[in-house]
Amino acid sequence: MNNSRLLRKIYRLIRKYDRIVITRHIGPDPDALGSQLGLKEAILTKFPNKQVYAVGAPASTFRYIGQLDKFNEDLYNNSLLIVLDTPDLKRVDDVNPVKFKESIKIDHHPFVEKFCKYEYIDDTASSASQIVLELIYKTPLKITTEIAKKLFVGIIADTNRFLFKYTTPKTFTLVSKMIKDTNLDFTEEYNHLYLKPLKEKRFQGFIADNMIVTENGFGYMKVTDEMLKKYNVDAATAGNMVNSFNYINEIYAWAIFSEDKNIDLIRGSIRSRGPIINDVAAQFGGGGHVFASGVRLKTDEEIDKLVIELDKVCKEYKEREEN
Ligand SMILES: [Mn+2]
Repeated sequence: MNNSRLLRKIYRLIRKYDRIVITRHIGPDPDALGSQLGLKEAILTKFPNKQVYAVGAPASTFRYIGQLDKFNEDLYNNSLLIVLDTPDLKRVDDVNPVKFKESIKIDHHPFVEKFCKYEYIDDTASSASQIVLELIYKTPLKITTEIAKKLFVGIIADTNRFLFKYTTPKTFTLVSKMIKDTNLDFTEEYNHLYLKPLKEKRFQGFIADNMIVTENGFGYMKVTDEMLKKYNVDAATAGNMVNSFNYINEIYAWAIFSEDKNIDLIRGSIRSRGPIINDVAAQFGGGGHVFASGVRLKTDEEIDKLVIELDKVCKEYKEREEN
């Protein structure tokens, strides 16, 4: 089925079911939540009598995007499941997709595995929120300012304000149309995403000061629980800081490894402005996009092994660039 037909098929499934459960990946980011809550709102705007549940663990930092609903086992019966922004089964939050009679995946990550009956995957889309916006415009669903706010936050978070490569003319066309149609005061939305407490800026300075940079252009920092405590930030915050280290002459790819005592794992966030890093991340049980990947590791030795591999792809990249 081609993509436009599949979007219309998704619409017909939404229309058919009185009860719809929408989830996304664990550890939600603004795109996961924005696409999830934006789609919920879009369905309810068109079909006010349907029951729509946006489920999964909440993330307090992103409360402004909207409220989540509680999942209960009854919802497995006679509900349609929609999974957003999640390429693999193990990262689906709160529900088991297999237990639903019909399920839909809508995702922009490179394909990992099939776990829904219908799968709409567009890895050229900047974000899941962009695909939801496209779904709205290609079907009888409607856009409102409330929906636009959620989708805009998802799109600018995943593209870093249209900075990343998977920002395409289509992204601009859809967003431009959305802003025109809803009068969205989009600059207002930046405050939610970019206003930060001073302690985080200080911590960012600490990372910039202490990051190890190899001669091949790989930069990394091991953030210990002690460092997190000293600056009073959590492991997830430290991981998200990885986006601040783009556009540095001496660095082609970089990573932040932060110790998370709560889950007794090390969260690794890896970014690149050239070398392909998701293959390397996959070797260590992680995954993600070509230039933005993540891993969860258990030991310091694993970090060191991963650093060696990432340094290698930087070396190869550097050599190609120089020739
Ligand atoms: Mn996403």
